Amino acid sequence: MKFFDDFFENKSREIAQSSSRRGVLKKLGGAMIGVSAIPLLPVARAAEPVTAKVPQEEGDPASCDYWRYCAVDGYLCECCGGTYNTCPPGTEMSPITWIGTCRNPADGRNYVISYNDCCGKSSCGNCLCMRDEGDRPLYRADKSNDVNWCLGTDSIVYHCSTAVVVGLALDK
Ligand code: ABN
Repeated sequence: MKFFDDFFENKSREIAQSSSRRGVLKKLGGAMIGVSAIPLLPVARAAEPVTAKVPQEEGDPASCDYWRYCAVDGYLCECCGGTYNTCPPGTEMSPITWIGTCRNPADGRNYVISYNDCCGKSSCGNCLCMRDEGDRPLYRADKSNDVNWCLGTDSIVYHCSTAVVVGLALDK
């Protein structure tokens, strides 16, 4: 034990003699700023960027069976003058959406799909599609897709729904 006491005492004295209090504080401050910056560094939020992995296509986007519609609830924009991922002219895409995870039969992989509503014209009325995978009753508001997502848009009038691929879903 005496050996350890002497060893640490000598080391402490050496460090104390060779460094100033200001120098130690400077190094400590630098380290703290460095560590606090780590959470701000960019992180990969999707498994792969969508541009790097455009899913192969299979099926008819005007049919409710189309793979991207697994959790949709609404009129398909593909039948309303838009496409499966663009709004018809004269409507605006909602920035707030319902999210689902659908399996693409062409490559067997799961993709995160955002069901953005198109807003600003009265209900389209064509191709009503309610596959509703993962949907829960309205009293679970955070888990229900039976919602008009025309919020944060100029108009709250719902027209139709799109199905935009956000990225590859991470495997469990
Ligand atoms: N998200 C489609 C929708 C719009 C209005 C009401 C229910 C569902």
